[in-house]
Amino acid sequence: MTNRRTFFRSAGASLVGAASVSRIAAAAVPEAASQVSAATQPPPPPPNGRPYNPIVTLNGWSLPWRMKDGIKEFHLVAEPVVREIAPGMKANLWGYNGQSPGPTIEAVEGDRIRIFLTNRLPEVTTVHWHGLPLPSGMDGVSGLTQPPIGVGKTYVYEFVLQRSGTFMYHPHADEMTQMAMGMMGLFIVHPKDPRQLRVDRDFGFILNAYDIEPGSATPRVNTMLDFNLWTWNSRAFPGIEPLVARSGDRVRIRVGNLTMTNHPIHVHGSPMEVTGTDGGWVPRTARWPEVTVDIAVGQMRALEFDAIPGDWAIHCHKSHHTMNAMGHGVPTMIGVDHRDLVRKINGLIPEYMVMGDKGMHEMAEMEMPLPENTLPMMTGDGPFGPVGMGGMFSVVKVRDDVRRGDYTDPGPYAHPPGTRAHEVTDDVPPPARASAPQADAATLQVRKPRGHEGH
Ligand SMILES: [Cu+2]
Repeated sequence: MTNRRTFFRSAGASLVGAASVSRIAAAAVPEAASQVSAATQPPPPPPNGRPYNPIVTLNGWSLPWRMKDGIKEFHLVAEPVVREIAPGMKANLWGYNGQSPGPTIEAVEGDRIRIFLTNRLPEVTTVHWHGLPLPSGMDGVSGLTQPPIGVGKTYVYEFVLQRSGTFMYHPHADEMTQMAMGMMGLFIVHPKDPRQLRVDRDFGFILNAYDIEPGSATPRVNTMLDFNLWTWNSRAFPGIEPLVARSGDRVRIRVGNLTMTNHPIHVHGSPMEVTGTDGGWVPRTARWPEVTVDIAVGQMRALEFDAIPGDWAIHCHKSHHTMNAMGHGVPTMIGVDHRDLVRKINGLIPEYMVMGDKGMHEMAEMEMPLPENTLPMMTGDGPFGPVGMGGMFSVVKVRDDVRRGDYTDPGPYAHPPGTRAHEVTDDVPPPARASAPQADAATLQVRKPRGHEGH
């Protein structure tokens, strides 16, 4: 096999005879770690190689490596996985090493890395290293730079990481299917000097989307735009964990978009700066302030802000992207008086009720029976009632007493006295409307043109 021969040559190993090759080859490929949990795995410090400050993959984990002759060896396994999208719903996806998205690959600028990809999917695949400068033959485009990786086969990619930044990996073979099934992961290249671009908390996630019919578990892979589950790292709120930080921490959030539409990501509380794109780091003098950063298809953005105490929403600003699957087909009933109709129907079906005539908030308060394996459109509880959110929504939780390296949910924020909106119970005077002089239609017709002539 070509790839095995290439591997031995580059590893500097000598071929000692055909009989022993398969035995050595079995050990030559590092063990593939696998993850069953969808919970955020706090990042371990790098066990060897150059030091770096690891990132926290939201509802994800980082792939361990084996150091061999100064080369970092990773092993990805492309395979069908079951991913919990949020409590109450599991999806049959394709991913890597037990989860979708796959594990985050972290390494350091200047590292030589070798990544094995074993294909346990029912069809061919490849893996493309999105944004990374590398030899053309390592770019992973099926048919163009390499043959497709057959079912059951293992390929090896090897290159040197030339610059630090935020990147992704995903297949470049049948990608409409394979990305609609959840095949993607983050690839973080840390700067050579860990003091450079240092932040206190470094989070990362990929924007992805699925079209899964309520009651089923497998995405429809031919959907082009009309997805019904908008997710971060294949999780929908309230399944997305909070981003926990300590007051005053410099926080970085790296977001990549592998959906089929753009997502304006809005962070409450702290104005932020765009400090990086998939093209590289933005020079300090060229960074621009934002509160909403639009992330186009195939783009990555690194955002940074100084954490201010509180519970701050972070979400996509397309409001239908903070909704889950159930209830998208509900007609608009606002302003429709159907009390009479309901009374008549109740004569036949006592439990019948109509919702939505005063808006949709009651949808969030209701615990309606749902089909098996789906998520209500609006859900999630906060300390003051239903949050009424799903999809691409989470909370930046900033507290004074969070220990360095601790990412556990601190619970709801205790607002200092006098700093929370509250009900006014005094008599509320009627609104004073401005009384403008009434002009009749004839005056307007005469005066309008003359007014313009005067200028
Ligand atoms: Cu969005």
